[in-house]
Amino acid sequence: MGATNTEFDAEYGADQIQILEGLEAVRKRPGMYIGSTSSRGLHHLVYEIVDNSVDEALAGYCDKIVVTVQKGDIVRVVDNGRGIPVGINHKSGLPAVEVVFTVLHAGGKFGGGGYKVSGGLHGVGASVVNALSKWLEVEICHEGKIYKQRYEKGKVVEKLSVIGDCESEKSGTTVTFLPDSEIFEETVFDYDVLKQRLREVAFLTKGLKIILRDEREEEIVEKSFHYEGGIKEFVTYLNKSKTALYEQIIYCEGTKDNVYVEVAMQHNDSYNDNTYGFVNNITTPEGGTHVVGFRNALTKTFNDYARKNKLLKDSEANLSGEDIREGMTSIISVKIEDPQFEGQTKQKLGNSEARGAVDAIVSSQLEIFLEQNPSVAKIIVEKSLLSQRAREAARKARELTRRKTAMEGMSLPGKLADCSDKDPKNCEIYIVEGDSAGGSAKTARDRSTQAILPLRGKILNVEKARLDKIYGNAEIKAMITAFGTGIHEEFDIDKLRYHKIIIMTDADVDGAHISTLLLTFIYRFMPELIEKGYVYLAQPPLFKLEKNKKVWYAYSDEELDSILKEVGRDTNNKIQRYKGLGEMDADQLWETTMDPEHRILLKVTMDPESTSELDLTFTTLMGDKVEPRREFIEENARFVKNLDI
Ligand code: TSJ
Repeated sequence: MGATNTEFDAEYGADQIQILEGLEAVRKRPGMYIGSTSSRGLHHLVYEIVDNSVDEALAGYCDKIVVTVQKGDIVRVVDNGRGIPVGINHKSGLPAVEVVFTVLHAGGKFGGGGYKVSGGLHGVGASVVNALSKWLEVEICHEGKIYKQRYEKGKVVEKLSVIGDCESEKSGTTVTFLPDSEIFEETVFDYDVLKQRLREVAFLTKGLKIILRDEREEEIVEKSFHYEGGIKEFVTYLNKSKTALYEQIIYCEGTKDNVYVEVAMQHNDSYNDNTYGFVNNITTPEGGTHVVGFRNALTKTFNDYARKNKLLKDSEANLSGEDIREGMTSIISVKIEDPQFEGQTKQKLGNSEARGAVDAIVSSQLEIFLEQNPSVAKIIVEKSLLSQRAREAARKARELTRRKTAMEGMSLPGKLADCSDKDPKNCEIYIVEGDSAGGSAKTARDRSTQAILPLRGKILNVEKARLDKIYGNAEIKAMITAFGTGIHEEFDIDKLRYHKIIIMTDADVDGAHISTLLLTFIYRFMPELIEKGYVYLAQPPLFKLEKNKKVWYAYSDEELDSILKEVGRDTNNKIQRYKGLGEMDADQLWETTMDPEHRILLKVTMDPESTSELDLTFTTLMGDKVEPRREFIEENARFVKNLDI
């Protein structure tokens, strides 16, 4: 026993036991380390690994990363950096690379003064990915040798060894891993999700080339992202389906108090503020100190400039931040040593030095830009003045409606056929295009739980209208009062009167257009309804098949085909193609589209981490440039997820 024990101690020192316990903890509670074990968590594994290569790029030693999804959903990440150090780490007695992959929270610092800024979702790094992989292999090319090590479920199964030679002037790191299917509910990577994130990382790291390769299908797909202009090109990309009000992208860059700041912005002819903040390449949907600093600087600098140049008279009120940001797309990217994330979802930057740094850098550089580009400055100030006037008119219109509702009590829109049940959890509202379909839906519905709101005529495109016009629109007013939540500052989700808001339109191009207009309105004015999963699209059938007094409905061409296969293709088949909801009588509408037992609903979802892409989705669909829209419709239909209820 004694002898065995000694041996055990030598091989399994206290450090090693700690390592195994650490990685065991990761496998026991993966959610604590990567957020979840769903598809999102799966994709985070890739980002964690890629982040390390991005750090190497930020340190100035790497300019190319190749991410490959191989057959079997094995992921390989290759960079041309210095290679993870292979020398023995004195504290642990292990090669540094082994420490990186087996010790929890081991960062990329080896006393070499590397600028470690990235940090994935929780800044946990490679050891977590290793612990959650069935196997992982790392290969390092360094000083003419190729080093390799293999792990399984986080444990070393092969010592680090030299497996061959590489060209002596070349160096780099390759990590290949297979996520453990015992851990993840989903182990298939979504090419589009990876593409979106890697494109974003490339925008945020100017000069870095990121290649994404999908080798899973016969036809190999490859896409390369490389932006010398960095976030300036990001702004151009986000504005591509809009019309810019001037050519230049306003750009500020600098470092203060150890915070590296980059800001890019440009106004377009829309009315939305599209500000996206990033900290160490991670999006901050809830904003934070960097965004506050930016807004302060913007408001102050523009007002100072406008007063100084008599674009704003002494008698006129200051431009508000909202006025200046109307129709502006901007990226605020900061890199900071020790980011503190706050807020409910830990997506809001808390470091106060970031506020001061962004404020100072933007204030001084924007002032110079405005002095040097007076024509651009004039365009922005004039647009802000128009916004100021519209906002004032909207405020008056809103106060008028508020006073009205206060006097008349909460008066519901006249066209609404409300349900009798008053518990929002049980209630649904169908928003139906057109009076005739609305009429059928009113006859068909279950009166206790299903309310019907028919909308007439063209729905206002909120992307192309100022607030005063939006608040004056009858259909929009009807929806706001029917939902019960109010909007903007007054929005209160607890007042929502229906837990399912179901958009029901014809299954054709016009119907899809109307659905998008309605979704755009909800996304811009009540995004929480989508975030909380209250918004759905009804799916009316495309075909009715009758044969020998039996009836089938098909919701797609494929489904019709498979039904025909089953019942036989012959002359007794009577196939009807539905062009609109109006072609169905109330019974058919109930049976196919409204009966909770049989209908299909699509739940509208959005990923809070990809809001910049989502915004692009809406403006591409709703903007007036035709080409990007066609491309978009061909490329994806991603903001809805299928859901059978
Ligand atoms: F961490 C990891 F294993 F996930 C990983 C790290 C994965 C991949 C694909 C690449 C990397 C990585 C690490 N690429 N480049 C580096 N660089 C270093 O670790 C490194 C090299 C040299 C020095 C030095 O001070 O000499 C410092 C560092 C951080």
